[in-house]
Amino acid sequence: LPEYRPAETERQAQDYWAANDSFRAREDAGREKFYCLSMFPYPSGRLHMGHVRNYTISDVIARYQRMRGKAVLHPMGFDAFGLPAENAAIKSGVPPAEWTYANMSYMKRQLTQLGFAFDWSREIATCRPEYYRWEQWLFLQLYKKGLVYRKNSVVNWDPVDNTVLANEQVIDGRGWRSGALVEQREIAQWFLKITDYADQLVDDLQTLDGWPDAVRTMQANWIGRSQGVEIDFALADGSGEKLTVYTTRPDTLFGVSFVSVAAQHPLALAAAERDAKVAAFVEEAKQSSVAEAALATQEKKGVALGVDVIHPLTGEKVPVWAANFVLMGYGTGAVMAVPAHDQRDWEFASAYGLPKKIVIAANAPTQPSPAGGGGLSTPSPAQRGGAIAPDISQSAYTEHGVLLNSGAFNGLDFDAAFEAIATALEQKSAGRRRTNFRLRDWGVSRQRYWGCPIPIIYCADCGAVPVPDAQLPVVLPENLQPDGAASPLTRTPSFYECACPSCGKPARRETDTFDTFFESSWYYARYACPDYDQGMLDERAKYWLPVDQYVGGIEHAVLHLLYARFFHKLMRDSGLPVAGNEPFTRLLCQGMVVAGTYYRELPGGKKDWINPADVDVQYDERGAPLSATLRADGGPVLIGGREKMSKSKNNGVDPETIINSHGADAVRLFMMFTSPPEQSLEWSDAGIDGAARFLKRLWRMVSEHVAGGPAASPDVGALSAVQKDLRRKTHQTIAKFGDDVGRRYQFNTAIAAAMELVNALQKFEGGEPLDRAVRQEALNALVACLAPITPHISHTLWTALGNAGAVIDAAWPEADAAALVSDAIKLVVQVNGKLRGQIEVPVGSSNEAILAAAKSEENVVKFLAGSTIKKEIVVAGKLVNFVI
Ligand code: ANZ
Ligand code: ZN
Repeated sequence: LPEYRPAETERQAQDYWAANDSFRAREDAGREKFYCLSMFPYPSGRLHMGHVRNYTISDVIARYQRMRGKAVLHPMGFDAFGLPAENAAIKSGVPPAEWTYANMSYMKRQLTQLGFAFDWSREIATCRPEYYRWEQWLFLQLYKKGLVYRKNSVVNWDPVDNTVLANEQVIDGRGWRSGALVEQREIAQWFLKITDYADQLVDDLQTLDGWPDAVRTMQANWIGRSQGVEIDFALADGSGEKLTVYTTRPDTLFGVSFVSVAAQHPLALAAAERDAKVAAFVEEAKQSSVAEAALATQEKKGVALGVDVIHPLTGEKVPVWAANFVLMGYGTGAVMAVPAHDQRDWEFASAYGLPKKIVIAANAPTQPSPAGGGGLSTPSPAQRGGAIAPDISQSAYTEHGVLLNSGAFNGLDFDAAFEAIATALEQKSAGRRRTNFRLRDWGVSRQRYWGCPIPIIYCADCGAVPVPDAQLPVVLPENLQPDGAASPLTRTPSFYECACPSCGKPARRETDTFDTFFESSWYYARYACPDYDQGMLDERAKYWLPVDQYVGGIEHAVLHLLYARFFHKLMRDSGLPVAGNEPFTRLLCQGMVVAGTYYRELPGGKKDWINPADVDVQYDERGAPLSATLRADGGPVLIGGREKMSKSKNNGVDPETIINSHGADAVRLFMMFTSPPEQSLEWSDAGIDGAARFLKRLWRMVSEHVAGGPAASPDVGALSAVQKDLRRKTHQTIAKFGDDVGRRYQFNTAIAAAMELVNALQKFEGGEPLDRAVRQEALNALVACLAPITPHISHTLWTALGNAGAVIDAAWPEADAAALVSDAIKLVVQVNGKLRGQIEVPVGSSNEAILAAAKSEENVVKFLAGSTIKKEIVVAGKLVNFVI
């Protein structure tokens, strides 16, 4: 072998894969399939280390499964619509399409350089009409099913640029370009009824046991299903009208001392007509934040409306207040206030001197159970008949408990009280059980140019008319130039002028485009059949779906993953060939890539962040940075914390630079070795150097070995103890890889085992044919096991070792169970209970043989010299102790 030059090795391997179409996925009914998917990138320009980590993980899994004999699909594409392309276009004057296509080809080249085994024949770019026409089609299917509707909704409006702004274009309440104060405006927008699927989206989370619990919890919280009761309070004015509240605590109904409504509630608005104080409150509420977090923590404020309602069970009169913590958009916009048992109500009642009625007993303090107790629990005071009132002098008592001061319901626990009170209300037609969701319907309209056109036409006579299927796709003109004002589509008559599909009169095409989450909600399915032009999906989707392993960032835990799960169910219910109820069987969320930060102080307390590549760092012996200097001038720089690589801290390391200096294999090895995939990974120059050194060593070892000519496979029966040891290590390594790479995804520990095997090989010196045979087996195993992680060097070394075929097509090595069995055991030897030596004896040795070996151990001999042994103890498999 020549000397190891990564660039050359990597190009050769990549040329081989390209020439042999090695990465093409093939549907093969006779083989088990494995669909391995990475979240596709936004074509922002070039890859960052986060991408590299993400795709290395999926590539290792995909290549491993392929060596396991599976039919593997590992596709890649680009999430190509979006605002950054428009912003870049405004800055540079180049249309978003051009910018996007240029970035895609640059990034594709980088991905190829990293050796990722993507089947590029299935590449998806979501901005191409062949792709987005099918989401237009699906949208219209859903429209026909009543799962799509149009309603007014609030947007950020820039009054100077006359355009709608995305949230990220509003900076401190002002338009990012005009600097004008942003207004809230209502405009008509399209919605998808995700709330119709809310129950399924919660329930099916239970089936996703291959997902991190944290993600499942985040989704469940986001959907926010709650079981409660709607309760009607009749207005006391005898008008026959009623005020309906939503509560999850009907058990506290007897503790109601007032009812709170949102400032926008019709009852508050009516009171504002009559009462200036109420009007002022309503006006003030318009200015304040509607963010839920703010609502929960801000000072509780309100105003009495001068209206009373009647308690449905006690018949008492209860006053109505408007309160700033009640949301109009949740439940009914009205809450029965129970100050003794709800903290917000407690604060409100305290501020306005309203009564607090205790209706839930405090739980008995739990008794520490006596040691070895038989499970008999102490009866609570309530069970004994003496319910204890909780202390509510400092805060509300919000636990569940047994009811008191609640008439016929006294003594019931939460579940029983919920049932009994809900039933009582239902019988009086004063309430009904209800499930509520925090989840809102998904507003999909965006007033942006660079997105998928919404396939609707507006006719003065016929209203909103769907574009007929035969006229799909509605193609987005790619040559328009955004300028920061309203979308250029609204100024392009050749786009929006059209005929009404139903009456033929001149009509206007919708100029809004879809939220770009629309495209990423179904791309995983389209990879199965990206070239199909007769429909959204064909039968190949049945073969490949669901995705067996999805890999991506935790930042998509809620929206993207929820929308994709929703779309899977929509496609299923539209009769499309998607298998199962869920799109992603296993989910791995990789940790962040972090790096040290370095800076110099600028006048005015600002910081000049310096890229880690431009500083020299001195470390202490434990690897913590001690001091740093700027390479350019040798002067000192300050050391900041370790943070996620980002532009703002200038601590990003460009993958391309590192690939050029160390090779793709070293980058991949570093990524997989440095930390387990879910944890954050700290970039370090020393780490990448170490990875490169290891590969060099492996190369040299193979090189020296093959210089000795061909080696046979080992005659297992004829091995010496040393040869057996090496062979055991080889097969242990294979077994460890299978477990750590194939099942547990603890790539770092597998690589550590490979490094140990390399160390063992280094010490293994023999040159006899049998030695060479054992070494050959070890090197083959190493190269094959590392192939998913460092595919290029493995490609070359595999052939150099004399194997037929390419390693990418090789079968995963099998661990030989017989080789794993150790035929020697280790025992420690003590003298008077103190450790004095260690011996190794054949399995099944007699006590006599063990004692003889122990007595002749070098160090033990010294301690026994000149004494009489009073007692000899052998603990099988563990130790020998001599008492002298
Ligand atoms: C009485 C009560 C007593 C409540 C008690 C809680 C504790 P989730 O689980 O989020 O559904 N609520 C209802 N609608 C609201 C709105 N529009 N704005 C603010 N708060 C609202 O929570 C439901 C609980 O949140 C309801 O139960 C209601 O307060 C409040 F000891 O009713 B509860
Ligand atoms: Zn018409």
